[in-house]
Amino acid sequence: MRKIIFITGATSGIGKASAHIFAKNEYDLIITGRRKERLLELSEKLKSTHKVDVLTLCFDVKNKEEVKMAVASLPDNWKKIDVLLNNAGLAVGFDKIQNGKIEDWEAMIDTNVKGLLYVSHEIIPLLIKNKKGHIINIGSTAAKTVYEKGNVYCASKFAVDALSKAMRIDLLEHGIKVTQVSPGATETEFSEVRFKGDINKAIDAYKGYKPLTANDIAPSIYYVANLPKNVCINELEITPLAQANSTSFFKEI
Ligand code: NDP
Ligand code: 8X3
Repeated sequence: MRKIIFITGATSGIGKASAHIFAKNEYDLIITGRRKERLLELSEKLKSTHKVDVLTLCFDVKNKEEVKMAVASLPDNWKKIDVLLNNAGLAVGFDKIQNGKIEDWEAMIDTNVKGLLYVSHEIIPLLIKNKKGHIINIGSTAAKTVYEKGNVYCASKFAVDALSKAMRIDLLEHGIKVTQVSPGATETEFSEVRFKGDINKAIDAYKGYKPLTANDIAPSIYYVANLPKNVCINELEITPLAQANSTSFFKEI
């Protein structure tokens, strides 16, 4: 029987690259995000390239009613989810705490922390019912070392780190694996979102070194999801060669 992965934030970056690699390896996919056109386009691409089944769910992880309705709408044969990839997330703004905007803080906490919880709240009962499953949360190097102007984004990822550890403990009795994959600098739409569409600032974030791409991260996500039943990788931290942690880079500029 084919396996099913449920991916949040599949319209771009790490989520989209993960959709491709799981589809290539014959997983059926539930791909989600707010941008419907992109979901439909990706769905067509995956179906035609890999001959897999794809279901699209368009919702905002910040909205708990939307999340609840989306998961409730799944036909029974799509409820046997093997892997939940909690990937949807963002940084908004890059300011010192004293200059921070409350709406930016709320967007990050509501998406990265509360959104991940809303989705998990709806999917975990399905995994428990199926007596198996794997939750993969996308953390960050920002959850290990706080950096200047990272304040609330770092705090949101520290929360994800705590939740990954807590989920692993609480779900032990159900045989559900929990893995956190924590990337460093990865060139996706992340910086464009963080700098609110300022492309020059987004490009600057990757100046002087070779960042990761989403395609560098996705194979590791696939790898941790496909180990023998008795093996769980709890955490994987992945950085570009030129990055040791959130604050230590070797830049050739
Ligand atoms: P992208 O901006 O390329 O992708 C983010 C994805 O999240 C999009 O598909 C977006 O979809 C989705 N998303 C954002 N907000 C919401 C929302 N409210 N509801 C539903 N979906 C949402 O960035 P990345 O691929 O880089 O980011 C993926 C994850 O990786 C995030 O959790 C990020 O924090 C983390 N990360 C990124 C790093 C990097 O350097 N890029 C490093 C470490 C971690 P849509 O807009 O269609 O809703
Ligand atoms: C994203 C990586 O370094 O911009 O989580 O925080 S960083």
